[in-house]
Amino acid sequence: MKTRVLSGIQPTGSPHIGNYLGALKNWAKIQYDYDSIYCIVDLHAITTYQDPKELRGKIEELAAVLLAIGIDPKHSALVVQSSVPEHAELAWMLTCVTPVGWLERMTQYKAKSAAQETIGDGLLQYPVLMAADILLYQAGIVPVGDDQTQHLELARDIAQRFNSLYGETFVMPATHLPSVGARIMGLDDPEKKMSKSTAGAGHAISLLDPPDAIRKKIMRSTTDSNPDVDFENAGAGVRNLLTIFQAFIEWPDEQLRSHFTGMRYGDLKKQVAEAVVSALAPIQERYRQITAERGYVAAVLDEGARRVSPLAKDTVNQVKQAMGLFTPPAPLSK
Ligand code: ATP
Ligand code: LTN
Repeated sequence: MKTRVLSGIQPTGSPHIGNYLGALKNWAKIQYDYDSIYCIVDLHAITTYQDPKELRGKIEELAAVLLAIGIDPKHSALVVQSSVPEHAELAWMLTCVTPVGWLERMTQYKAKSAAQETIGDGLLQYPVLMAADILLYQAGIVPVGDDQTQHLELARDIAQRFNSLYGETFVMPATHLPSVGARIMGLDDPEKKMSKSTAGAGHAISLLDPPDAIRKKIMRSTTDSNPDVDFENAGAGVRNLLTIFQAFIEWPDEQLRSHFTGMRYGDLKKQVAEAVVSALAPIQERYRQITAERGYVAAVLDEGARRVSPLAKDTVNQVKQAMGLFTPPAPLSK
């Protein structure tokens, strides 16, 4: 049996080049070698308030973007998390084996809760639901960006604790990071991770941004007071631009270094902008084709849920049995 891959992305806004370089590019790349399930995690999105009038549309838009970046529904199941109720069901069972102290230590929880007036319990439970997404399908590999490594360690801790309390039930999931681009920083503030839900016109490059918007954002991005590229003394903004270039163009370190050393920042920015514009052009073209075909995205999502549902039911049944919960008797064979 092929190892299973699972990952997720929140429908919280327009997916950006950080999502793409940190995670989505790998999703598309490894789908042919593994049995892959990719989730649009709407139940995670509502851990911070989402406008109900917009959320539905964002889910479909994100699904179309995932198809446009190369997720192939013949090879991968594309699933909306809330359409498979076992995600939430397993999350409850895992909540019961998770010490609160583990959750309070999560850096994402600390950062997101600091920005809220009242902290919803969902924000604390967020990584338990993420562990449920992964363990529900017995995934062995989870391709994500660097910001999710702590959540994945927690998922393994939860799995281990469950296994030792109730017997071997879950596969241990491994974190899969890209070698370049695991953490893309905001263009306006290179000390902060690029994020869908951070406001500011110059912060992120959306995968659907028109070429001129991309050029403008990169030309205005924050650098430092040096005049030109010096790899030893480059500030965070310049390092971020070099990383974006390298992650799209896939040059080895030496080639990057010899090409850019001594280049003035204005020229560096122009070259980075053109690399991004030409890498996104085919994605945007496919997005236009996909969204022009009425009903296609909804059909892909339906099929995804239909494919994974028996796997989810099977794991939840095993977990119920392991915990001694009530499981309906198997139908009598004729
Ligand atoms: P939000 O702002 O709503 O928290 P986000 O932009 O952080 O959203 P997620 O939906 O949480 O994005 O993440 C989807 C995937 O993209 C994850 O695997 C995550 O690690 C990765 N990712 C997110 N931001 C970056 C980034 N700046 N650089 C690299 N990878 C990233
Ligand atoms: N928390 C993740 C999104 C996510 C996820 C998952 C990633 C939800 N469930 C399962 C990998 C596997 C984030 O990127 N913020």
